[in-house]
Order: sequence, then structure tokens, then C-alpha cells
Amino acid sequence: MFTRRAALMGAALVAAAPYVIKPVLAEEVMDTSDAAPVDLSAMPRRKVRLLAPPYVHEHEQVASTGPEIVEFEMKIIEKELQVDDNAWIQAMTFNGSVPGPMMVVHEGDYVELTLFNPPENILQHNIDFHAATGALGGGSLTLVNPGEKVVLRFKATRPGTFVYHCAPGGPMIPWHVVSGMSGCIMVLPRDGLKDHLGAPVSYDRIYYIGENDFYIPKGPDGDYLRYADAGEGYADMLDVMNGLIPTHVVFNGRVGALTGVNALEAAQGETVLFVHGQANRDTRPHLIGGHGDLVWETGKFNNVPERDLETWFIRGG
Ligand SMILES: [Cu+2]
Repeated sequence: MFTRRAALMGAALVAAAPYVIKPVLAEEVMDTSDAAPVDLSAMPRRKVRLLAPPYVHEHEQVASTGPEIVEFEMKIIEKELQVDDNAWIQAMTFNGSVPGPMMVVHEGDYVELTLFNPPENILQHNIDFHAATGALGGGSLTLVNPGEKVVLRFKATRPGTFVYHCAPGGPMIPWHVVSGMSGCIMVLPRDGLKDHLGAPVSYDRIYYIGENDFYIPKGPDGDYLRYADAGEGYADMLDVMNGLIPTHVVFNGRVGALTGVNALEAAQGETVLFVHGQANRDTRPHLIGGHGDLVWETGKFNNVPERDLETWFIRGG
């Protein structure tokens, strides 16, 4: 039987096809096929339960052990989310939140992610880790249809904060990203963070701010449109996306996600680490009545942090 779901998946495949089947150039995918196999059987394993942003799962800042295999699980959830009082989006999410949950490991650890695309979804998805080297960041190894599950393992070799996002090919990539499918992984140096002089620094709290740009179509009366599922809104959203002007730019998926009763809290005198990511567009956060004491503006901990900043520039991931 040719179901509506099959039709939608077909449409997605056709749209992506010219890009997916295109022969992949040598410089695009690192060929590791003749690399010596690594025996990981003796390496300790640790399971981590992810938290919805702005919260971040418990973690050590200075690693007390040698490298480990850190196991994560994420479920892809397609669902309608309210972005503002009068605006909704058929979101595609890692674990149900926009952005997806933040992961923390240490340099030298292996990240082992089980990614599940449940059967009630209608689209193919995958994950591309900017922290990983080779195989399109895992994107070429993790494409899963509804009802499929995949396990990806990579070694975190570079310290810093990195975007991950869904990248199922061609026009599907920006569509899935601006529908909510991005998140962040932080790879800490094993001996923790250092200030501008190389002295150890630590934080009392950590918050993850994921910034999103949405492109929500309007009807003839000027009201934002709602759709039965992501596939139904695809063509209309593509029109708005092609104009390159978002209808909404929000922190953590919706207007008010980090203000009022949702405001981020800290006690006076505490040191707070903000990890601020944007998968798609550049952004320039500015603290009012405060300063960035230490700012790794590029998000990479091998670089010396800047000091006393008022405004800083975050490159689209
Ligand atoms: Cu996706």
C-alpha cells in the first residue's frame, strides 16, 4: 500500500537524492579503511543520561580517570512545538527539545551514541558531529529511517564546544536544522579549563543556550500557518527559508524560554559557564550590566580565552 508516510519519505528522498548519490570526493570523507583496528574491549564504559537544555548532565571538569567510552542515547522526536503565542512549528528534535541536549566528554574519550528514529516519525534523520573527524562527522554512517536505530562511536580528539546537527543530504540539511535538529557537545581538556595565564579555572554552574532561527510561513491574512506534520509544511517553509529572513530568532526554542519563571539562576559570586551555540547563523550576544570574564570566542579550548568582553561574536556552527 502506498501510504501518505511513504509518499512523504519518497518526496524527501527525491529532494535529497542528487546530493546523496553524488560520488563522494576523497577530500570530503577521510578514508580510514586501512587504519589499524583499535581494541577497545578493555576500555571502561560509562552511561550518561542527557538533560533538556538549558541544563547539562553532571560531569567532572577535571577527569579523574583515563579515557572512557561514554555512552549516550538520543531519540528523534517529530512534534509540534509552540514558538510564540501565535506561532507553531512542526519541529524535528533530538530527544524532544530544541536545541538538542548538550553532551560533555573529555579529550581522548570515545563518544558512543545510540540514535533511534521511532516508527511514528515520517522522515529519515542522521547526526553530523562537528567534533568528529571523518565520515561526514558520522552523517554518512547514521542515516536512519523511521523504526531504525544506529550506534555511532568516535574518538573526541579536539577540545572545545562543537555543534552537532541532522544532515540527511541536500535541501534536507537546512530544513532539518531550522526545524530544530541541532545541539552541542563539549570536549573538555582532561585537566580542565585554563585561564589566559594557563592557570586552572572551574565553574560552579553551566548552562547551555542554543539559539534558533525559524522560518514560519504566513497565510493570506498574515497569521502564521500550522501544519499536520513536517512534510505538509515543507514547500511553504522552503519559500520563507529562501528569503533568508527568519520570522523568529529565539533562545532555546521559543519566546520566553529563558526569561521570567524560566530565567537562569546563580548565586552571587558563583562562576557560570555559558555555552552558546547557533548551528546556522552568526550571532553576537551582549551582556547588559556584566562582562565575559573569560571568553573562548571560537569555542575551542586550545586557544587562549579573551577577557572582560562586553559583546562577542559566535560563528554559525
Ligand atoms: Cu533530521
